[in-house]
Amino acid sequence: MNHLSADKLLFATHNPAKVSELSRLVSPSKKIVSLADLNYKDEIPETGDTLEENALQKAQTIFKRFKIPCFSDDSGLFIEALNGEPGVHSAHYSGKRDYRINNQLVLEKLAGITNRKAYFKTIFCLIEADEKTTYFEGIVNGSIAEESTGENGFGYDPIFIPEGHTKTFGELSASVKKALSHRARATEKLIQYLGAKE
Ligand code: ITT
Repeated sequence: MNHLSADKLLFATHNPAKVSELSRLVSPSKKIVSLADLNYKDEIPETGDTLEENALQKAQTIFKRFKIPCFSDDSGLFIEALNGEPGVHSAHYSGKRDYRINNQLVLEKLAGITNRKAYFKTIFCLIEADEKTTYFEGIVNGSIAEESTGENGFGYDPIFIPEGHTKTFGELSASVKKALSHRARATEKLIQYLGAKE
């Protein structure tokens, strides 16, 4: 079994925005090692019907390849009036992996609908050296804006207004997202779990 030093975590994602959010979330106690750091560019299959299945698939792919404990993140935006869509299909809701087009599609589907309730959910899947597999969940409730605003964050951030705020994650600062996002909440649980083992 290869291993990283205890202060390093291998993150099984190809999404650079997730890597930078995680790096800020775990700093200064831990450092994130990304697949880019390992020069790993192969596509990782995500063929599951749930966030858990996809997170497991991603973590297993990377664990098998590097034989290093690692964790993955599968996330999605769940909109009440759209029966939970885009959900597990968030990354390519329109058929394309294009944030602007996917945001536009959501806004079109919600045109004239007053129920804008939605939540983001993240599932982390951690695989440890003994192959013990553990999941960590984070959710942030909120609503879908009438239009896309702001350049911060990534994905659906410009159309998502977190509960307790009047602006989208696209407009709010990175420090607000860091304090209350779905990913921040899952990270808190992951760090607590790892801390209890040290
Ligand atoms: P990896 O699988 O390589 O980790 P990905 O972008 O494909 O990267 P997901 O499969 O988890 O990640 O796709 C989730 C999609 O949901 C993502 O592409 C974004 O469109 C959206 N999303 C996830 N987290 C988000 C966040 O914090 N803010 C806005 N949109 C987010």
